[in-house]
Amino acid sequence: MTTLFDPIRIGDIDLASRIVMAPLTRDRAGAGQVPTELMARYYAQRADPERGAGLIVTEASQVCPEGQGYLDTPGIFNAAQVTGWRRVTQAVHARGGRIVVQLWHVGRISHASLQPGGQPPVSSTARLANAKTFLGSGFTPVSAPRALRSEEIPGIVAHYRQAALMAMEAGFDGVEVHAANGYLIEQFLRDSINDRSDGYGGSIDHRCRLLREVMSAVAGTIGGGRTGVRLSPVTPSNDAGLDSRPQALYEHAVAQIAPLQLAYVHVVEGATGGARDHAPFDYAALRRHFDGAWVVNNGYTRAMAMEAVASGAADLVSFGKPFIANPDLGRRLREDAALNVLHMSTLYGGGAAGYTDYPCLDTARA
Ligand code: 8OZ
Repeated sequence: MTTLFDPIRIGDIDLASRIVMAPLTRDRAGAGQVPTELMARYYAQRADPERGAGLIVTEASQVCPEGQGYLDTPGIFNAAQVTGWRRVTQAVHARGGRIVVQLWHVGRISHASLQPGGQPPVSSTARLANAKTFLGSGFTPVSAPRALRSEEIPGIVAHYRQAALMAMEAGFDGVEVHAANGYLIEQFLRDSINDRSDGYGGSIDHRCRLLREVMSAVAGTIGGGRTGVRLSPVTPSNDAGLDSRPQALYEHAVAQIAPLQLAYVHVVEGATGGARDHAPFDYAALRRHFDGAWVVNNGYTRAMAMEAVASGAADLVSFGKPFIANPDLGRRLREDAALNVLHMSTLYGGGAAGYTDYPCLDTARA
């Protein structure tokens, strides 16, 4: 019987276990949105194949300046950022870990003060989201967006392609395209947000087009075996209203990208960080469209994760908050040990406190 602790090969990447560290925004990048030494330390603490994650997915990282929506999130679009990320990948690989970078464009979930020239953020729509962003001074309502013109979309796709190339330069094992949680790609997918009348709006097929073009560009550049994608079919995050036909939409989306032979699909079940039964959705039916590794997320306990892998319902399970508070979550899951308590006040921004100072079992017991 397969367990959470067994190795697996996903696409071109060999992993020591099926335990995944989920992407987690921590807002601790340095000037120029450059990853820091402290970030390298944080990821390295979670990289040990036995004690940490089989695979680390980095925090979401903007593929271009317009893709940023929160203070101090890291970028992956220039040489300084590649140099910063190289420190992270080297520290993780030195511990024997594996790491992919999450490629992100926030779309309308941004604030003009973070945008080049103070311009409005871009989206599928010009309608304002009822959402907040983190600006350091606290959480602030997002700015009204401007709808992208059709002829601007190839430029957006090119940013993802270029970021994927930079990820390879930075030494990542692969990339995960962030197509979840109410950000740009989801702003195109859902008819609750996308109000376009061009070839990127209207029918399900048109709304899946940006995702399809981004995935083909990235997989075509670095290889499908180094490319994953994250989807959240029913999450209400960031004012993402439920699509009128979520099952049909997401089954079409997965069927469309399946020929790219992606390393994995990563699915947030239910409301991200919230209720798993937020809205009805048949995840098993979604999976039938994809042959590669299936990664599940959202509120999994040890028992749920063991059962998901043992039954074959999933190949891997990702853990978010538990990995923030437990650098040695892998070991704790193996030994069924107690978990540290998460401190909410240090989630976003700041330094080492609540970031690299959570104790491991050895320290905690000493
Ligand atoms: C929490 C705070 C800011 C961003 C996501 C990238 O929800 C995020 C995010 C989460 O995917």
